[in-house]
Amino acid sequence: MLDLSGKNALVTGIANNRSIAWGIAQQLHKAGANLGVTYLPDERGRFEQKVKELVEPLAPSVFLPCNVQDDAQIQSTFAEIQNQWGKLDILIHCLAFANKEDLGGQFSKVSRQGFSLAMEVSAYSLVQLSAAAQPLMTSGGSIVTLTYLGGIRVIPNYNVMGIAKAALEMNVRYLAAELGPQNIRVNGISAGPIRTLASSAVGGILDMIHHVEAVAPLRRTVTQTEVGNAATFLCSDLAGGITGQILYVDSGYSIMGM
Ligand code: 0WE
Repeated sequence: MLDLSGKNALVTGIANNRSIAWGIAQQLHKAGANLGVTYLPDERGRFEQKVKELVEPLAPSVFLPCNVQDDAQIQSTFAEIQNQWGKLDILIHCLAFANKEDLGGQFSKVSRQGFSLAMEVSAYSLVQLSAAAQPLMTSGGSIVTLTYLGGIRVIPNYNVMGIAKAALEMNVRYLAAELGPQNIRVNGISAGPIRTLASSAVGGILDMIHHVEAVAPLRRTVTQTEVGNAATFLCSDLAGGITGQILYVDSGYSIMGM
């Protein structure tokens, strides 16, 4: 049966109660995993306070700042995991960022900096975190990241994020090939559009959601809980033979041609 008791899981990317990472953390906790949570630190401690209160019911044994643009924070995050837990079994990567001005307008006009930023935070960060996690995954492990259809098809305004997600999905495959011999599995979940802090900051997300509700086979959007359940499955022994894959949790939307 699906049971994650005795497993240590580090979850990145929780910003608030709408975060997909929050849905994943809740389901991992329900399956019995021991949780660690990272948050994006900032001067005003905005996320720290919010996320700390939010995750309290899940009793995370580790709660750490981790900005992936800072190598030192990644090193200290995993040093702390090593100290507290000794080994890591599960890594959840739910991080992405592009400048707002790059999520719309002409893709061809994206700046060098905007392109690099999106790639660094949304794609390279999976490589960084996987490299740091690898020595701690001494009895195998499962790494799960979040991607989106805009990484394989053109979605209006997704623009530079689409390129970053394409890179992220190839990261999944190269990492899966490299880490497989250590029984570390690496997979992605391609979630349909959900109202979150990130997506709500984007104009037109409600129209996209209504489109999914009209067209997707299930005639509705997916929930954070459903994405969390898929992630929990991928992290469990039930998915022991699955690596390098992108699992679509999108109400079937991606199969439709019209
Ligand atoms: O990957 C995403 C969101 C990524 C994202 C969102 C923001 C908004 C605020 C990355 N960076 C930022 N930066 C900000 O300043 N999604 C899959 C959600 C999403 O974002 C879109 C979408 C969908 C769906 C952007 C344009 C079009 C569709």
